[in-house]
Amino acid sequence: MRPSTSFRPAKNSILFGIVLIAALLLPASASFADFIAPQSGGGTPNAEGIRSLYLWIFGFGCVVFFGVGGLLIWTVLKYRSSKGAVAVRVHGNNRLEVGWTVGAALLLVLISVVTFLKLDQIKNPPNSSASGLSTPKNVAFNSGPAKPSLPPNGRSLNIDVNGQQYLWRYTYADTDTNNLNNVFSYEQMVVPTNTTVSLSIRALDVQHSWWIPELGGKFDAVPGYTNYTWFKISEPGVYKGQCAELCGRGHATMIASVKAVSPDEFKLWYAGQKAAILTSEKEAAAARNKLIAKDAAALKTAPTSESPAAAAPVAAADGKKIFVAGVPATGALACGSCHTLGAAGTKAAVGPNLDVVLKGQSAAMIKASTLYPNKVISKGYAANIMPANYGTSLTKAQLDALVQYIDEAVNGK
Ligand code: HEC
Ligand SMILES: [Cu+2]
Repeated sequence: MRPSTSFRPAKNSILFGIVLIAALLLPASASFADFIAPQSGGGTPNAEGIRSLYLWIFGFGCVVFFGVGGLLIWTVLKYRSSKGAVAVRVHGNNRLEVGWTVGAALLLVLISVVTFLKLDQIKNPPNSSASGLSTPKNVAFNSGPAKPSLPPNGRSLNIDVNGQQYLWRYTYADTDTNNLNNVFSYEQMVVPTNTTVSLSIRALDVQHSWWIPELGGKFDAVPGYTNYTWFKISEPGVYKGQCAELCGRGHATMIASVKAVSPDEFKLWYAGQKAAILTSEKEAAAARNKLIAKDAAALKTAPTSESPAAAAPVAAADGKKIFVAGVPATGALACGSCHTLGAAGTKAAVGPNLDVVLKGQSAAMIKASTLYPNKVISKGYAANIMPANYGTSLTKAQLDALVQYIDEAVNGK
């Protein structure tokens, strides 16, 4: 027999292992709940459903683990024999074998039943509460074969969640069909509490994955496809997440957060955001007009052949000025920055060549096309490129002078 001290190192290393594991778990103890089951937060029913389903199945697992393990330990201790004992030969035990087969099957049935009971809460959004934001019925961001997750009454705050390298853009659906004037934000989504929020998840470039662990499961953001999920938060707070699909170099910095505030605070935020977007769009338009005016001024000083129109009466001269330089003060872009017109010396090709397309046309037609450019779209050109603001950015006199000038320039009347 070797001295018992030779067992010391083994005992020490077991002790060391236990201490090490405890030390590793200690920092996690604050969020120890997350260590066992998926996170949930803010009172959103889907995440709570996922978590409680997980805990149920975890409970069944514990019963099996401790049941089988306990039985094993009990058997080992009870039937242990000393050295040299002759083992009993056992050939099958019907009751035992049927028992563990039926037992396991029953357990699977139990797990399926509990899962199906929980599925509705996880998958199907409830209506917004009375204390939530009252939201319209339409869902604006809707494409692809999948069906959006909508509550029974069809009303939700729909937000388009668009993954792009390396940030998330949130666009809030509204009731008009113009998606360019919608409120949007990046990285942080602000939502009202007690309101069902339906998400249309998309991607611009590569695949991303939307995941705010406390608010439910992951959803892939796939280019060209829309995925849908939802949440309904009852407790104000900030819920954080991160892109969950390696999408490139900046993947680690592709953060997301959802900030839940009261419906009143949300309305304030929404209105502020809308105003800020409008202001910056106005500023951008003004800057654009400045550049166009600068270009037009340069164009004007460039030598042009003396055309008959230049010597025309005052109204016609005004018309030419508007055509070449626009009216920057009111945001009327110069026609000549997009159209060719020989008499005005402009050679731009963004829109149709007016010398060609207006030949033989009436002044009324020219006026109508200037006022309502999207009524009839010229073949080979896109809508919404020609400004539709000439009805307001030009005075009636300016408009008439402009139309007369173009008519005379093209049709020589
Ligand atoms: C930003 C570029 C742009 C500006 C500025 C612009 N247009 Fe246009 N215009 C277009 C485009 C593009 C089309 C063709 C698409 C359409 O019909 O809306 C067009 C179409 C037209 C047409 C119809 C042509 C046809 O085929 O029947 C007329 C007339 C016209 N423009 C006149 C004007 C006048 C007059 C002005 C200045 C008051 C002006 N445009 C300013 C881009 C512009
Ligand atoms: Cu990503």
